[in-house]
Amino acid sequence: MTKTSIAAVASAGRANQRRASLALVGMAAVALLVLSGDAVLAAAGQPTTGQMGLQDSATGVMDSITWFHNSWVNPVIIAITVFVVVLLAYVLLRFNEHANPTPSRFTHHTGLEVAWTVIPIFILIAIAIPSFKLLFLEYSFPKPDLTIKAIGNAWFWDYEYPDNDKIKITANMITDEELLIASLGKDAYSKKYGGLGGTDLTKAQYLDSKQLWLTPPDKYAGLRLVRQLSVDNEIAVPVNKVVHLLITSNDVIHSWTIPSFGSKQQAVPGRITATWFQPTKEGVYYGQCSVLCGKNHSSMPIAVRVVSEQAFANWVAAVKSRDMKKARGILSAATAGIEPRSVAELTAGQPVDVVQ
Ligand SMILES: [Cu+2]
Repeated sequence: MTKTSIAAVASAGRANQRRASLALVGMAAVALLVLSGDAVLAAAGQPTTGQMGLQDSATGVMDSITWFHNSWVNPVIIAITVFVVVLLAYVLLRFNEHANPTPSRFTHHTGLEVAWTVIPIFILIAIAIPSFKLLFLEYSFPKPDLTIKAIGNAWFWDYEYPDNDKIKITANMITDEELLIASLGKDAYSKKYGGLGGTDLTKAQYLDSKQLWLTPPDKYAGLRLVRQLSVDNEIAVPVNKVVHLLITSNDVIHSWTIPSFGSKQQAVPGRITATWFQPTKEGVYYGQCSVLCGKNHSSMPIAVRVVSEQAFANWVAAVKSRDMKKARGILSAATAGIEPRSVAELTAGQPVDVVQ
């Protein structure tokens, strides 16, 4: 090798070192961002644009999950990551062939080997204890005040309230098409969109229904609709009551999930699974089917409205008489003022324009 080519290799090596150091610093910065993001960006009941952490909690179980994630496991993970990054950076800078031309030749260090075996054991135990406590909390069902049965279907949810006059509800996701039909009437809708198909139809429906999501037609008057999350018939539960939710499925495996409740349970055909929650804050809480169940998996969201006991009783009576518009009105009035209402907030949850 000539002198020049040796110099070139050495300089390339130094450039690589600089790049590696920069990458390490970048990784540490990302880890810190994730930590701080948890504390700042979160919302109750539904995801928000730019959200990084968990959705705000509405139950004791979710409080525990949030603590476990934000204040225990994540800091431990970040501390380990930072420790490894610093160690790696130290090794790169201190023991490269320029800084340390004659390396030592030792291969074993008993103290070090004991340390890197025993310390991780203690870290795992420190994670396992609160983790098992949380698991027991999730699966120790307190005495129920109310039991609801949820049945997954491809692709909607049925609900039954055996304790409340055996009322039954079917919850379908509200679509662009449904809002247009509710606004124009069936005949006018077919006239306007009957000739369209495929992506032309989807695009026309999407663009024409945009305003209807903000100012819904009479059928959903007063409700704040969230595209891809709102359903035609929400279920309601009274605030501060222990709810047992028995879950099953009519066809394939689905999963009933409300992040703010810390509830996620599979809906398995032929079996009954269960989850429980005791929501402490009135409001509307959204979730989505969380097991890939087929073509319209994304179109079977879950919406639960937590209301006062009186509003719940009124809602049960309205559902029993099959007056679903009145039932929707009761739920909307019961949480009026709790939901965010400004246009900015309303549009924050809307999708970006992908079909312009
Ligand atoms: Cu699904």
